[in-house]
Amino acid sequence: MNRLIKVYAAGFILVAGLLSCNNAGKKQQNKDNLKRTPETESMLQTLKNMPKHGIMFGHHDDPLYGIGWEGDEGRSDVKSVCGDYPAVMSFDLGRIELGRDKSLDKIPFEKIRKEIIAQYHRGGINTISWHLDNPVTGGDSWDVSDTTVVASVLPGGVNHAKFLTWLDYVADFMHSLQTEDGVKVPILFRPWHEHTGSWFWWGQNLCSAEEYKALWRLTYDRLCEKKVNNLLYAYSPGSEPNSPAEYLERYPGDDIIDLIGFDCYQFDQAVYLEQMHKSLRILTEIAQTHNKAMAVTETGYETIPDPVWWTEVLLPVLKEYPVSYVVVWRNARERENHYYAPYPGQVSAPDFVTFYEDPVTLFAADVKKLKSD
Ligand code: BMA
Repeated sequence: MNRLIKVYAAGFILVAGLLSCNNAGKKQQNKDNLKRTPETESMLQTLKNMPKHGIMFGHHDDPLYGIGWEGDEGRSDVKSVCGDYPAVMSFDLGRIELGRDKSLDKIPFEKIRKEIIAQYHRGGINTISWHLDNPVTGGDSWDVSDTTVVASVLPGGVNHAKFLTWLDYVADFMHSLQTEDGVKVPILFRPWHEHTGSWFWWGQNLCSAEEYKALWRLTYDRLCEKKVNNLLYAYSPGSEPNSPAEYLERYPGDDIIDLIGFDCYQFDQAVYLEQMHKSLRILTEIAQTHNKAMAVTETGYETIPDPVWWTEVLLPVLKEYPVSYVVVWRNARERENHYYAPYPGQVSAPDFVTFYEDPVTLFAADVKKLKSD
């Protein structure tokens, strides 16, 4: 009996070993077959070297809409306040997975494509998040009513085939980001964000660490299979980590991730500063040991009621760490009091100009200049 168990166990170990070899082989194959475009490699170098020059400022959906406007050609609340566009533009692909024309925030994907290309021509950087729907319930990203969603999209799961078609919509969009000369625009892709909270269906209490990592691996492998070679990948947990080990608990691997970051918002100033310092200290350590770029992938103080928030709260903390960029969230035109960048007349606008003028902060023209130097 004992021997039989041993034989079974040996057989199991052998099969598991073969399977993992297979996976490793596949991983290797993706890496080998898929060479990133020179522009994508160059964007990675830009991100890694940026802390030597300064910190890029970014804003989500910046050129799409702002306070009191939508779709005006060339307009940006940030530019209206300080005279230049953000160095980093952030966009979201939520609902692309359904083959829709408009995102979850009701922006035509065609328009997002156009703005991504415009930002590339400006010399700036584009990053994309993905608030995709819940493939089990048909609800949105925030539908956490079912804890089997991640498992269901993994190989062998009931929604696996459907989920591959979702990833293929993303692949098609990434491929479509080309200049008139056929240069593919490099993108820092930031899916599966804020997973250390439990407000998205891929969050902490909704799947195991292994399932979460498998979700990343599946995403990466499928996009590689589809020959998407203009992407870098960002890992972006939510709540602040207490240690490097905690930060890395669900980390998908150095072979996938190019940039490490975190999302952290101000509600209470003292708590915010403590969270920022703690997270940035941990990230600085990991960025060095894993040789990754690092950034504050989302932050902000909703409605920015503090007139000196930019220069007295955000900037001093950023200055202490090798941060490539900081992104503040969107200036919603459809939701009252949901904005994170100033607009003309907003109480923190003069301070934002001082923030812009600080040699450490970099906007689109600064980055363009850096590249040409
Ligand atoms: C959230 C809010 C939502 C929005 C989503 C995706 O933080 O701004 O209103 O739909 O991001 O942009």
